[in-house]
Amino acid sequence: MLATLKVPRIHCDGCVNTVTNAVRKLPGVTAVEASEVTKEVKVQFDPAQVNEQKIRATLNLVGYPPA
Ligand SMILES: [Cu+2]
Repeated sequence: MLATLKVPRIHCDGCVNTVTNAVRKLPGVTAVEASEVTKEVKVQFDPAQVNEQKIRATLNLVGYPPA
């Protein structure tokens, strides 16, 4: 399953790394692609192990609340 989240606070490579590393650690997440150009985080995940709500909560925790 793919979730595309808008994260306005992503503005540089550092943000991209922080967001990518945090989300990638979640069990069930198979791929993460973040962009400071589009301010989007695309997350490929196994819905049996994780859901969009948990991904959103993780983004909030590291200081990048999704819109
Ligand atoms: Cu940044």
